[in-house]
Amino acid sequence: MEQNAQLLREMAAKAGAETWEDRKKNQTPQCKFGEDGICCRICSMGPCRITPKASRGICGADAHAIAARNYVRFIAGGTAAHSDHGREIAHVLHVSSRDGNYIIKDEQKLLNLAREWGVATEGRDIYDIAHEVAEIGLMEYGKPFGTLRFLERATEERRKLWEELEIAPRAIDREIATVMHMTHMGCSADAEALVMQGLRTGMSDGWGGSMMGTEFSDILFGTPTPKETEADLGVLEKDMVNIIIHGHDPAMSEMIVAASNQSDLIEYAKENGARGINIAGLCCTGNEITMRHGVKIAGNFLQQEGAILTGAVELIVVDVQCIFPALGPLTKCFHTKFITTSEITRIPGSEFIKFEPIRALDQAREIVKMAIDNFKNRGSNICIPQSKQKAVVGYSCEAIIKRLDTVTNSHVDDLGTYKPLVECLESGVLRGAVGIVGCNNPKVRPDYSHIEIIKELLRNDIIVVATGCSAQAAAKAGLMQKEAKELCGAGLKRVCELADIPPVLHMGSCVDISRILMLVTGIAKAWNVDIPKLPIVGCAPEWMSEKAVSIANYVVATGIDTYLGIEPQVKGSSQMMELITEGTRKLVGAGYIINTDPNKLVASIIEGIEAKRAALGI
Ligand code: BF8
Ligand code: SF4
Repeated sequence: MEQNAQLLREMAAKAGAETWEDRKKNQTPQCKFGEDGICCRICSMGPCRITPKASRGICGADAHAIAARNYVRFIAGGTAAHSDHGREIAHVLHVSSRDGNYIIKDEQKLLNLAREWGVATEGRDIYDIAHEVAEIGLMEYGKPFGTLRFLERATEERRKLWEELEIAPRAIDREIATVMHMTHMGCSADAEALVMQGLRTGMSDGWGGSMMGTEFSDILFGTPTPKETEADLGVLEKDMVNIIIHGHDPAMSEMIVAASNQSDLIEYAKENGARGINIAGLCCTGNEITMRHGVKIAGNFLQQEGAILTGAVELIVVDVQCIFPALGPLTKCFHTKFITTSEITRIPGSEFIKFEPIRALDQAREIVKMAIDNFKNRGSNICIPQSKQKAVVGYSCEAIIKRLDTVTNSHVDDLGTYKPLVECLESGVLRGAVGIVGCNNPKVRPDYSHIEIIKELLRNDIIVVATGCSAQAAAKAGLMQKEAKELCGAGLKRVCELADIPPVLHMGSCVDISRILMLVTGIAKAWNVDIPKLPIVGCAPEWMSEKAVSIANYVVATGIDTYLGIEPQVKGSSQMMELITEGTRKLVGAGYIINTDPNKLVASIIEGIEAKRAALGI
């Protein structure tokens, strides 16, 4: 890892390119007011900062009001990003057709959702059903009355609690607008009220926009099943046309993958002196595509510049979110073409090809052809790090249940449930389960916290599910191969052998944390134990984005303790620190546990899980 970084630093120096490491140095020390969340620029009487001599802004807002308002705006940003992604996929579903670019790949999942939403299915064309389901999904964003449909999927205990606390989310866009309104100058200054709206907004992401993103993607592109792949920069091929797909929305990249498999384009690549076309993914677009096609993983968030620095990438095509604007100038230092495809993500130094679902395959072919044409322009200075690891990916809830079915020695009526998993947890063969999620953050060494925490959990017989950049960190470290069972305690090792799974299960992209919500809900129902009592927690060791805080809020509201390795920017308010750790726990049964030392963080996770086991008397 460090060796790779060194190689790439040398490449950057040779090419005269700058990287996040250089920019991080220039940004140090970072602004203390921003770090503590006590700088307000919500109106132009400001900016106002809270200092020992100024305990209030000009309007009278104190540190608690300012930190709380900044915090919930952060959540609104994340909810907007995830949910708008879900909305885009709903629009693609809405234009799906039997003879079009986008077809229905998982009819059963569509029919299940149609029934769940009361859409008639009998004797109807599957595409009519798809379009009606898409429309209902789109209405979830702006419906004037009622709460979100997917809340029906939650446990009865959660649904009742959310109603009582008045945090059951209404239309998705409304919750985001409510945050912007509440935090407008002269509205809410009460930190607790703002935190509650933060929970409700996060819920409109997890139990709304993100869940739609996952469901509709599965319907259109197929529900993931286990498949083998490889991860890390070593997946780039010296003698092939390398195309990187990066971002989050899988609609465009699905077509890029389809185009790259077409024989005329492969032939064209060969005519141009390459051995073929090699697609590799970064960030969550990479996760979506590897989950469904086994496409190789080039890396995670802080590796996006590294991929370009190899000098071996003909073209990088991006959709939305987590894309460094730095890719503009960086790609100019190499022959790499940089293509943006969404009006949401316009970046100087890129070529913009606006994604149009009805002619997406033609556009994808055009993009793949551009990459092939660019192969001859590759410089002589190529440096592809050798490192890569094998991984098994593709663990949707459906895939997990299927694996569990093969190990259950109980009777037929147990088929298709999480019962075997519950039995393992109850008997103590597995001590608990942890969802490790989230980003890289230059505040800590990339991937280090993810990996240290995961390894310690495995040693302690705690099974791990992972999404996002965390999943990619695990894959790069070889923790998603079945051989990783050797790193586990005896109980977890046995479970891996019986179920033929790796000890860390890749559950997808960050919107796919909705899969983890359904997994935990399924376990709670099968066990008949309320979610906060389960020996199951979440952890984001290296989080950085607004989306991560939105996620943390719906995870907490769902009753799952969330361990953070990076501090939320609210330290300047003692009230906010209390609210996000203990305050929410009194209300929804879960909260944040924060520690920037990964060894201490994982120790507290294990302690938390054991405490939950003790309380259950198991
Ligand atoms: O949505 S984990 S750096 S890539 S925000 Fe971004 Fe964070 Fe990675 Fe996926 Ni999620
Ligand atoms: Fe200052 Fe209040 Fe305006 Fe914020 S809203 S900038 S604290 S005057």
